Amino acid sequence: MIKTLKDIDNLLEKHIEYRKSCLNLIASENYSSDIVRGYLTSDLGNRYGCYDTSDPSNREYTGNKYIHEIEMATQELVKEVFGGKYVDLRPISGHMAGMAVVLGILEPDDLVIEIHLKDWGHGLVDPMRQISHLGKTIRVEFMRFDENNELDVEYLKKMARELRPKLIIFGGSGTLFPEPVREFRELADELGIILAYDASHVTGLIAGRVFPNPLDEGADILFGSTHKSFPGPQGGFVVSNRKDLMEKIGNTLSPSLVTSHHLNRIPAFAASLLEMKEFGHEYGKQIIKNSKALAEAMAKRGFNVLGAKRGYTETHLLLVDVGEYVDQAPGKLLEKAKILCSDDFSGASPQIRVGTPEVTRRGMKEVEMDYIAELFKRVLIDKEDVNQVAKDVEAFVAKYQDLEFAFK
Ligand code: DSN
Repeated sequence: MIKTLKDIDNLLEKHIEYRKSCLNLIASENYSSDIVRGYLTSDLGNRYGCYDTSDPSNREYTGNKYIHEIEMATQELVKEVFGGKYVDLRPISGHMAGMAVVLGILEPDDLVIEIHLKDWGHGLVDPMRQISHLGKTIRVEFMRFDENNELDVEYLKKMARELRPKLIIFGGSGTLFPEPVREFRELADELGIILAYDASHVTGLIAGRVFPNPLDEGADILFGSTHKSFPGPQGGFVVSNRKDLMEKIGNTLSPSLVTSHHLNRIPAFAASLLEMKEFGHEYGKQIIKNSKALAEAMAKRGFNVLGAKRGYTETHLLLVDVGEYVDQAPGKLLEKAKILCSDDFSGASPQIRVGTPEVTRRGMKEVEMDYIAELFKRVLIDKEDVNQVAKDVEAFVAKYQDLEFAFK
């Protein structure tokens, strides 16, 4: 119960101490630097910055003189880091960025092809269809993946030819390898398909130039969030070289989906863009080294790590089928050992998704990945007492409370 400020402080302090004592391997989270966090408390958090998509200088509210300047300058930084001629920073999340893309571009009865949740898709279009009238107007089909989470490219091409989707959305929340966007450009031109890339998970890798930029590969639109492998504040954005699409997306964002676009995110995002310009490449390289090292260390201990024949992963995450050791999704069990990661049991066998962004920012390298693999083995294979493992996790993470690849 909250009666005084002290009650809030106590709860927050408990949260902070708890998270400090856990090993965070959630691929969709990261730890922003104190500098980036500091900008979130700026005056912009209490202001409105709504604007006219065709003329951002035409702001609905007064008092926006410097807000406009900050937002436009941040757009320029995004163009520098991600490429693309047009940027929209108004989505307050990657999910909302995707909704604006889908709702802005589609006409009733148009078909979208995306990745199903069971294949570690983002669950963008299919869940939108739970709003009953969208269920009647948007059709969705799903790409096909094999047991190694590898996309069936030929099947997708066949689907595109037969079903004539308006939009194909690449990118998911379990991306192990770059998708074949370039291979689809010609077909997309022939069939009039718009290619979008949901980069939510890999924005940090793209910014660090260790993952192909989908816009360079031929995607019409890149959208995503700013807080997963990209260590910024929570939020979303859209980038494209196509003015026509950006106008449709912008006009859907505002006024339909967003009025206040939570402006305090903007200077915080700008600071994290500067941080990534300076440290992003080294950070990205270490993330991938860590993911590969962790995958190998887990495979060596008997785990079925997906993607073995392609070297397990080229991103910030790995996927592990743990069906041989548990008969339910093991996320809650792992949390008892203070190991945080995502799990999924919507397919045939339970899987865990293990992400390396935050541990990389905390300064862990390949040798620490080996220790982490051992922790997973102790819980899932050896079935050791989770309380004992938790004690060891606490002692381990206590040594990694600093932040690397960050402004100090
Ligand atoms: N899609 C969810 C995840 O990857 O964890 C959240 O964005």
